[in-house]
Amino acid sequence: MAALTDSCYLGFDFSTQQLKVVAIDGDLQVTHQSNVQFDIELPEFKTQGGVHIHEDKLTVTSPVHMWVKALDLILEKMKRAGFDFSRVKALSGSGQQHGSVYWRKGARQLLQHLDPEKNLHSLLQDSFSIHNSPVWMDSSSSEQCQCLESAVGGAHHLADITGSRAYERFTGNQIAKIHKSQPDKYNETERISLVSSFAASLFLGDYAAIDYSDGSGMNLMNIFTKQWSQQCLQATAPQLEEKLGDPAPSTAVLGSVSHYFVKRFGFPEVCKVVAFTGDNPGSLAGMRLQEGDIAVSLGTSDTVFLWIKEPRPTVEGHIFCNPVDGLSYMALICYKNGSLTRERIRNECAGGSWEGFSRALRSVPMGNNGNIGIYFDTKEITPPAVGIYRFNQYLQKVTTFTQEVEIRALVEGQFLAKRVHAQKLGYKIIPGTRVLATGGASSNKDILQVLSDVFNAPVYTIDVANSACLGSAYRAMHGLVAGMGVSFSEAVRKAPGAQLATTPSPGAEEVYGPLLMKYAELEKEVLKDMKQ
Ligand code: ADP
Ligand code: XUL
Repeated sequence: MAALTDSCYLGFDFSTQQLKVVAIDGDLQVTHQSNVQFDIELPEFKTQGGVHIHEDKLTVTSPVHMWVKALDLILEKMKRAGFDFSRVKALSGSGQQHGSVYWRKGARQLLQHLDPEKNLHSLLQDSFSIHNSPVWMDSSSSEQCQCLESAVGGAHHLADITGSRAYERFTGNQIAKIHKSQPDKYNETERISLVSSFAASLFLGDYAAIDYSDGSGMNLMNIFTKQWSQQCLQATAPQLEEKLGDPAPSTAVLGSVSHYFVKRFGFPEVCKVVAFTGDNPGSLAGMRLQEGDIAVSLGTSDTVFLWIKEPRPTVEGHIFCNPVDGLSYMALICYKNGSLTRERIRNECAGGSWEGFSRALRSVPMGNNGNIGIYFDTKEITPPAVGIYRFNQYLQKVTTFTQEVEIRALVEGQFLAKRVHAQKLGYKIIPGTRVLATGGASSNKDILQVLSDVFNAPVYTIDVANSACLGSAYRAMHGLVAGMGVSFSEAVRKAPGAQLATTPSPGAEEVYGPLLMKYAELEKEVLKDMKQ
């Protein structure tokens, strides 16, 4: 039996642009990290940012075979780097939320009998009825959203059941669209997984349950009873319950890794697979969020999330079951125009350099001399608006800003929006409030300074920018003891704490307090214009 310090736990993250892995030891220290960038390392799938945007601009998919091949690749990389799989006691993972995978009839048989001499990609060639999986960036299911809301008695009522009103990217609406547009493919489907439970299935060698937390992002589950809502299932597609299987707690041990991983990579037979979950729930675990904190993830999408005890679902934002505590919930707001919009403005206004972007941020004072911008390159989720809007200090619309003003307007606008919407969900800045930042852009100190100033609160980061991945490794470890009543915070007590990155500049609240109200007004105006 390996000593605790020889033990190791793996966390995987199947995110939009890449597959990542983190290994931690029994002391929760990171001992290994690796990743596979889809666009660069798997160019045969011809993705941009890990996805295919279809001609209608609304349909966004990723090839499911790319994800399978990425797992082959990352495990091979780890093997080449001398990673000792025999020490892995448990593994877990996360996936971009809402995306769905459609297993063809007979795939379960295949999964249960994988030949360790071959790679997963060749073994699972014929296992999927839909090759292009709809992902969270898809917004092509508006019609299905309307149907679902009216079937259950309106947006509010749907939010009361599932934690969210109907959203295009939520899995139930994607399933309804597939059932309508490709009924044959739907009928050929034996099991529908989320990206997270699909990835868990690969390790398990069997269909893995959808966990409560990621399952909350489907518009199908009652977040209070943690069962599929019959009303929602019926309004979505026929025979859906059997295709989804029963949901399971996010802390559940689903079983041991399949024979395939034991033989091919040397995992121990007893290595447990703990339920995989969504990347945002994974980040909540990785950041060890506490009540009162607000987490801001600056990845491909920007997300804001909070730990809450008494959820009050509304038609803005989402309530999910909490991934680490069965009695709590998490609130989440997701913004599509995150890093990709910052990259566009960086390319146009700072010659493609983050350093230039940072210089520009520093060169213009807090508050941008009253200039405010709203940059929705693609249709935003909250609020559902699209387009670029610039306002000068007199709140008049203007068509251009100087490059420096444009950069500051973008970053300030993104963070003002986050504070406005978080406050609508009940978030309050109180003494001791911490903003926890993660995701690719959290490595940028100047962006974090704006975040701290707009929220008038200290910003902390955690050492590993990949909090979803790290959170999965923590959850793998916790999963082994959760059944004995050990809480998550207890299990990860030894994990390195968050690092203070920056504190608010003097006078920040005086500048951003009033701007916050102006921003909220302008957002309403933009929405009104859109509806006309
Ligand atoms: P994912 O959502 O795919 O997990 P990440 O959290 O890894 O994405 O974030 C990737 C994004 O991080 C890139 O698209 C890039 O725009 C952004 N990024 C990386 N470095 C910086 C930087 N120094 N400043 C601002 N943004 C950055
Ligand atoms: C959350 C959301 C995104 C994805 C991709 O609702 O759609 O954050 O999880 O990372």
